[in-house]
Amino acid sequence: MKVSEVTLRHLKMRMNFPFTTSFTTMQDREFILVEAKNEAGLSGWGESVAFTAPLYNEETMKTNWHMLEDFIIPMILDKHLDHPDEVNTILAPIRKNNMAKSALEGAVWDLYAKEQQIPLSKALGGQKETIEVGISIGIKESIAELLEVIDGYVKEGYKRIKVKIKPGWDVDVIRAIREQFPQLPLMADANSAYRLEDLERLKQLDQFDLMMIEQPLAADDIVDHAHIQKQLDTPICLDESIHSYEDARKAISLGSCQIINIKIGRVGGITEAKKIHDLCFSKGIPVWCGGMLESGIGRAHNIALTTLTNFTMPGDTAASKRYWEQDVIEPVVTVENGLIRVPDKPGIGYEPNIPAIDAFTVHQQTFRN
Ligand code: OSB
Ligand code: MG
Repeated sequence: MKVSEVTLRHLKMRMNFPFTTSFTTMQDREFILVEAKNEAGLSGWGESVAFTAPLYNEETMKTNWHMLEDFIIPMILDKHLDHPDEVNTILAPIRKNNMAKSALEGAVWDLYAKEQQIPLSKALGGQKETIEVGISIGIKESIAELLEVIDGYVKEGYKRIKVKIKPGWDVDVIRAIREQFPQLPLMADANSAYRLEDLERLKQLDQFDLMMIEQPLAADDIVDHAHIQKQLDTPICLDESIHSYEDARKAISLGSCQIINIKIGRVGGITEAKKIHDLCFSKGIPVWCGGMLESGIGRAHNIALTTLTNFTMPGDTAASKRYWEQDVIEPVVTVENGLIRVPDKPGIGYEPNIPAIDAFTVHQQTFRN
């Protein structure tokens, strides 16, 4: 296969709700869609999940555009590829910038699966016809408001609830949730809001039977996480700290976590995500697919990845309507009883909705040799 033309589109969309984590509040979502065309005019689609500001990781929408335009696209254009896995190898000399790499790599995977006329899930070796999903809920103004929001999503059937925590919005919040929902599959995501000195506070969460605590310590740490995992009964799940297969290998061997959240963008693409999945499977570490408030294009990639066998825990891939009044794919992603039906059409299995994409595009540029 060969990519002979790439179009980047800068989109601005507004979410249905403000989403608050320990590090910021987001409602306006800017991102890049990548369309990679082969010589026959067939298109594959990818999404850069980097945010506007470098608060989750160091990348931004603009740094991704720069990396794609000046380095990544020139390295892939008109290269003969036998398989999408080769993109990972070709881009390896570029340090980090994983979300930028992943955006183009995802488009190449979609294009490959469309050329083969198979669903992306099958191209990855996935077997599931449906995937189980949970939902991630931001920090709210009050516990009462949070309980009401949780109640709504439990009634919609989501398979597990994740809430965001930070020092001061943690023990009392989780206690209140547990009182109202004693059996609920529940987890908490700190997005790096705690320090080693907070160990006693984190230990208080052990009494609430959480499935896991996600990324309590620094975004670049795996050593201190190993230290606190030894003192906690609740499994630690790493998100921000895992950028690659090598990071996952080190975290597992140090005992820094018992579960890994795999985000395609954070690890530099589907090929790397699959490698981490396979490693975790061999080590008995369950994984689940995280979310980055994606548009339908990124959401579709997440669904395909989640069909792999070791994705045994519900991920954060909620329905399109939870985020967007108008998503950019057709049909939109729907969730019934906490399940998403995996599409059986070629590639990502959802059609890009070009009128919707055009309506949200503020700038676009096409690259070819
Ligand atoms: O830590 O998983 C995270 C959203 C933005 C940045 C980081 C995270 C999240 C979420 C939301 O938890 C996941 C989603 O609904 O897409
Ligand atoms: Mg997280």
